[in-house]
Amino acid sequence: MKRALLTGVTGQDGSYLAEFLLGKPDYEVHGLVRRSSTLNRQRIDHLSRENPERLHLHYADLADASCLSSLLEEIQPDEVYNLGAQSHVRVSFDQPLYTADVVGLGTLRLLEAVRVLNRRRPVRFYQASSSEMFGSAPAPQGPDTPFHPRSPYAVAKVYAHWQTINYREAYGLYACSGILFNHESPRRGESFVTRKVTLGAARIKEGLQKRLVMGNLEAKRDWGFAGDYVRAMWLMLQQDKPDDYIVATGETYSIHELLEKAFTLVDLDYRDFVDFDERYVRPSEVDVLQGDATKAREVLGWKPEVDFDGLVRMMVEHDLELARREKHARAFPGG
Ligand code: NAP
Ligand code: G4F
Repeated sequence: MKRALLTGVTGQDGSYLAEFLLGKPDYEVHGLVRRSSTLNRQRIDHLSRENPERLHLHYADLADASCLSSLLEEIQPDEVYNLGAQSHVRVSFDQPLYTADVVGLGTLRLLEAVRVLNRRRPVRFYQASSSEMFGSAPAPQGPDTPFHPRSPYAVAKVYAHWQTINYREAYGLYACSGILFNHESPRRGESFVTRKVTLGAARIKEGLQKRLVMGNLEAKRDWGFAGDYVRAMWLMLQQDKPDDYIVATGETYSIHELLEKAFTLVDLDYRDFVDFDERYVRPSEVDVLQGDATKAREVLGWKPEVDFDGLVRMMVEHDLELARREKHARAFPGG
């Protein structure tokens, strides 16, 4: 059995990656979870039920170096995937120090624990880097594009990215940084723009919500499906040599186009329902992201299977089902 340790297992990507690894007969998955006053394991509950022998959860936090090193000693993983983060860009402007601590120093804490274990047994490390690191660099962004981060989150990710590369160069660690462009799914958090739009369109259609309040609709993103992107993470750790890769679809769409597509799927015109609120505008914005994933395609043999249309359709259909259940529960509160 191979042992994989995942930070951020309760998040969108953590849940897809755990599912992907558990789909292979030879993986045991150890997920790190944070203590919370109510349980937030909805994304992985089905995995715990289906794989009680091969999915193990441990309390830990990227802010706590001692628990990271003692868990690594206890679990002795073959692969470590660092997916944990305060991952919301807008929120990082409200909590810059916390974001820097968890995203930046948290990665360094984990790398240190991996470095120590790697002296005795080989450990492979994956860092969840982000296209946000390119920030204001002109699109399309590729391996030679310089970083110009535009948020506390993005600056912290640049720090973690370079720490990962330095641990590879200084200590010979098998460490990879995956620079992933935006990836979404029905499991995406409700405050990210794709999910906010698909859930909003579905709830408006079902009469559960009247308006959708949004920020900058001009920004453009390269959106892929999270299920495709976790496959690239795993592939990075299966090569002969560690390296860094960009993972993207190569296509870019504006928030206007996202709204148009999602509302058309429920036979509505988004212009009739969307309001603007300054609250959702960032102090500095990333205008256009569009990635060049040629290297991932050529070296890893990776390519996305779900396109923008398929992604929005998948999310709208999921959220329509949710909205219908909510409507039903309101109409028949007893069951
Ligand atoms: P997500 O849904 O927001 O999940 C983040 C995960 O990190 C959650 O499991 C969360 O736990 C955990 N976490 C937060 N603070 C932590 C802490 N202090 N210690 C340990 N764990 C902590 O994010 P995602 O979309 O799955 O993204 C996964 C990773 O990829 C993140 O590092 C993100 O920055 C990066 N990334 C994402 C994208 C994207 O488009 N999705 C693109 C590029 C890079 P709780 O459930 O307890 O909150
Ligand atoms: O969905 P978003 O919040 O994602 P953002 O900022 O691109 O960050 C996501 O992708 C990164 C990879 O590039 C990850 F590293 C990061 O962890 C996260 O997963 O916003 C997308 C765009 C922005 O330009 C934002 O200004 O949508 C615009 N937007 C317009 N109205 C909105 C809204 N974003 C949000 N969240 N909510 C709005 O109402």
